[in-house]
Amino acid sequence: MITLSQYLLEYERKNPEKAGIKLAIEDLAKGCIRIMDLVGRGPLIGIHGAAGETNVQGEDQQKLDILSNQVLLDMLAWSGNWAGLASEEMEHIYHIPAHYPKGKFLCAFDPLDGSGNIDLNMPIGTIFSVLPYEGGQEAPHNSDFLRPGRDQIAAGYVLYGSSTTFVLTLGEGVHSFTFDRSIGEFFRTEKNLKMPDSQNYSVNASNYRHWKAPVRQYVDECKAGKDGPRGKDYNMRWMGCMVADSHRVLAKGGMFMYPYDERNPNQTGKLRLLYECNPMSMIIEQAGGRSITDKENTLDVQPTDLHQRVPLMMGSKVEIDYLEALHKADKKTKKSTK
Ligand code: AFP
Repeated sequence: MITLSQYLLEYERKNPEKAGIKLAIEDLAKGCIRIMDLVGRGPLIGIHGAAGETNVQGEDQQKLDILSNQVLLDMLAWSGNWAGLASEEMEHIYHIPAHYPKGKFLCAFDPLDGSGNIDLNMPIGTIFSVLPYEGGQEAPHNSDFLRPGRDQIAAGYVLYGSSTTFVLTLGEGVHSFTFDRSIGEFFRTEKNLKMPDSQNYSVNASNYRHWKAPVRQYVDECKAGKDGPRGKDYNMRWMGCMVADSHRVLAKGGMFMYPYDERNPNQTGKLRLLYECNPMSMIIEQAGGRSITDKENTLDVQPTDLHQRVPLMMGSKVEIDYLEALHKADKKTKKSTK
């Protein structure tokens, strides 16, 4: 079994043009080990509960949201591997302090996804997206982060569950590493993960009445199981943490979605494009799956805002192809009835 560092070293030897990525990913891994430690201590050190503040998206912040954000900022700022950082918890990008050198990468992250699960001892995670930066020692702007997900050179997440799992893609497959607490290192426990096709779906079904017709039809057909047009029984799970729900879909196959919701017509979706949808979509595509919004492949969306939200449907190819076909058919019907 090789360690995360050995894997990264081998990758850099094969891809000399990507030099520097090893140290950059190791920064993220070290930051996540610290977050894992805080998550594990939780109420013992008084860090459960609300912080009494809201983030830029108007969401209540938990104490651990703020702490995890600070851990990643501290870990990534000093190393000289990063040119700029963006986080779910900060309205604007974070500039690397002038007394530290700047590196070749930008990182957008959600430091603690699923924070509603923190106090319940349920799964939570960290998600990150790595983009190249060509501006040298010039400070980056918000616009440097507004690149389609296809431009990502690395993406990953860490799931703080019954064990701590680091899932990573550098664009050459998806690899999964498990943290060995007795040794203090991540070891690769799965290589070149490929998603199977399966009948799992993951969605917050309480929003059913607010969805568009094709999404409602898809879920109706899943619920109809063997007796419906899909001719097979489906199973459903929802943990309320994108990292955990997507991890299940990655491992077992099926489909995860957070679709457009008509309650809030000005908000195109719930999940954030740059640090939630793009990294997860790169992982899902690298594992043989697909990811779409209700209009295009998620990784092709041209971002317009750091905290932009999009509807997201991702998972096994067969399920996403079907959902896409339902959306196309709906569009056609609407056009012909105009
Ligand atoms: P929090 O980090 O604020 O708990 O949000 C988690 C999340 O963005 C994503 O991880 C989940 O898939 C989704 O929200 C859960 O949303 P519901 O509240 O609709 O279950």
